[in-house]
Amino acid sequence: MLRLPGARLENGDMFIPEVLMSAQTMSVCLDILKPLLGDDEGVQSANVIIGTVKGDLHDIGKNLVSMMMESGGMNVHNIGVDIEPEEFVNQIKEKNASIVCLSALLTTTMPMMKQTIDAISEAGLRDKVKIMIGGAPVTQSYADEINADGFTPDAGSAAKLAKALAA
Ligand code: B12
Repeated sequence: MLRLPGARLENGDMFIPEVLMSAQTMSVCLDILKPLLGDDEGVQSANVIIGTVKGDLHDIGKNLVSMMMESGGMNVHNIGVDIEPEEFVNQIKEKNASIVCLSALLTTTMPMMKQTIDAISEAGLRDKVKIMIGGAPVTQSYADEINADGFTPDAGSAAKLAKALAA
């Protein structure tokens, strides 16, 4: 049976460099295939915004999540690191996003996830988007505490959850 890189990473029988290589290969293949697929081919095309929150420069895990989501056929806008809450709000409007992914690797920048969610609520966009959070120090209980819609501990399960939230 074919087992995807995300599942193999979760199980610990594939490592990050191999997942990065296969995700990059998949991304190049998708660029070639996308124009050949019609709108009704079942490709999940939810607009996803992903970025690392203000004050945090870590991006390896966030880029891995981005690539796994792209490999799953989602339309991912990876907006970088050190992103202000207001910039997430602007990007949601500009890209008509339905999913927003926030990454943080520092305990000191985790509160910025809450500030970003608050800014999205204040802009009147909270009902329009599903918000996922992640990064090594992040937990499900923190996601519950700040009213995020989802948390996963790795890139493979993040791509699966994004598809479920977009459905
Ligand atoms: C690489 C690294 C750096 C690099 C970052 C390079 C880059 N381009 O990203 C550099 C050298 C720049 C760096 C700097 C710093 N770092 Co650093 N860094 C790391 C290190 C070694 C690895 C992080 C990593 O890439 N992991 C691999 C990826 C694949 O894992 P991941 O990020 O967790 O992502 C996975 C999941 O969490 C999840 N995920 C990630 N994002 C998202 C988002 C969503 C929505 C979802 C659903 C899932 C998800 O999926 C990913 C893939 O499976 C960690 C230690 C460690 N072992 O974790 C320290 C670490 C994170 N750093 C740390 C620190 C302290 C710093 C500095 C403050 C050091 C300093 N004094 O300058 C600065 C901060 C700079 C800043 N303002 O951000 C501490 C944080 C401690 C804490 N409790 O807050 C750590 C834990 C090291 C330590 N043990 O002290 N760092």
